[in-house]
Amino acid sequence: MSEENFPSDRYGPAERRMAEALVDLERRTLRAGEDAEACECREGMFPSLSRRGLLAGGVALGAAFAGNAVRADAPPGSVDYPVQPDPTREQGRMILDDGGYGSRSQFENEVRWRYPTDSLDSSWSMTPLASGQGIITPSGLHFERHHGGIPTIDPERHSLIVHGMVDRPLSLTVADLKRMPSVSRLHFIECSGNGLTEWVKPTLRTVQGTHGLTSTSEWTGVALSTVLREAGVQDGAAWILAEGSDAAVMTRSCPIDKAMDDAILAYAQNGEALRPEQGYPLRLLLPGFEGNTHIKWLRRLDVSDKPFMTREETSKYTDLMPDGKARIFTLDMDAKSVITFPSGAMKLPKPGFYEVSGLAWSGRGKVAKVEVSVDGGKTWTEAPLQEPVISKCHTRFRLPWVWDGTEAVLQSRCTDETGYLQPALKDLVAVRGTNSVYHLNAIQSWHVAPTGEVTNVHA
Ligand SMILES: Nc1nc2c(c(=O)[nH]1)N[C@H]1C(S)=C(S)[C@@H](COP(=O)(O)O)O[C@H]1N2
Ligand SMILES: [Mo]
Repeated sequence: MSEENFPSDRYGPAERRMAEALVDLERRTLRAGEDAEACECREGMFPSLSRRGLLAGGVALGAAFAGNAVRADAPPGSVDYPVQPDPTREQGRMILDDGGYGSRSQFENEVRWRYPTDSLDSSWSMTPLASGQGIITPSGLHFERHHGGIPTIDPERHSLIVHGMVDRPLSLTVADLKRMPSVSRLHFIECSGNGLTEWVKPTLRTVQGTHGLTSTSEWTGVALSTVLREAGVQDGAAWILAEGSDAAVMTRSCPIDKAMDDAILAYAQNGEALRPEQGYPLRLLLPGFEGNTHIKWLRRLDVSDKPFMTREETSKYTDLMPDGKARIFTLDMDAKSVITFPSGAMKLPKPGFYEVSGLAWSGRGKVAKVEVSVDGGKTWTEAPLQEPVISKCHTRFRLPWVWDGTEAVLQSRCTDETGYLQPALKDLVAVRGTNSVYHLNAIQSWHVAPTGEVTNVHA
């Protein structure tokens, strides 16, 4: 299947190996869930995740939980309590039984999927978008991308150095940053590799697989412009290098205009400290830029008059075009949307009313409009956007739909505030060619069969 699914003119051997392993993982996870009961409730439409499914998904379930009544098979992040036959007739359990930090219901078992790679510490994990609600991704389900594992960093021993073309080089601790004026903003992060299996033919079956490398959090920190003003950026400065303190020592260059515009030195996520996976204790947030530039475990900023041409912006994260030249510094994430319900591997129990729902986003600003088609793009209906609609943030759209029980192809397309319209795949390929894998933002199609089965198709 390898050459057929992931042809070598587009996929390098490493990318192909990873993509194949992901396809295999998704199949095993879905198969393991198939023995779970089908019901006609909304949940029944989702490919169910049994415990075996979780294991096939490569999720580590070995972690011990602090609670008392813990059974070993409670889903990750939950505590397994005995179910009360009639909760109105006996006292509920006491508060703080969980040690004072809450857990989710033992009946919820959505988890991130690990994007299988040769080594466990250089990998991705993907957000389960199909079961997501609203626009915020729970911190424990935020997608991850690590090039050298997740470092464990003591914030007291961590600092951020600001140097190069500045009048006053700085060394700031996390505590120093927390004393400065702060900002809190909701933004998505999307890995530019999101969807890389989907260029040639529909390959993964679920929206978690096809689109799960994007998530939204509320990020809190100090505006990078505040720190740069403190340091005094010199005339002629044009780029700034950000460096992480993980084993990958990830480095990316960022234009100084962006740094002075809406960049954030983030120490918090969804109201608490960053998760270690998201860069604890400090990460760079470059709203709307490709995920790779949002350097985690940030330790150094070097101001310069030119880009640094690091590995990540020369060998990786460039897009080889049909004329043999490569686009570099394709930093903005183009407008994109996807229907998350219904989506691949679900099964609609019967004809009738459904609320089609999904996410739209743009790295260039606000989502202006989302249109939905149920006939493979022949006709489009504008879908109302759920407030709030925030710049460079996931935006939820919903559209009532009465399914008549015949074949349907569901699609969504997003227009952002710059007027850019999300392209069809063939139009994207016509411009970009078939040499590169990053930045796939084409319209996604879900086929609904008369049986109610939903599958990933190219339409
Ligand atoms: N230091 C460091 N920063 C990093 C990475 C990394 O491996 N090391 N991965 C990058 C990539 S490729 C992406 S897509 C985002 C992912 O952020 P997340 O793991 O918080 O979702 O972090 C970026 N920042
Ligand atoms: Mo990424």
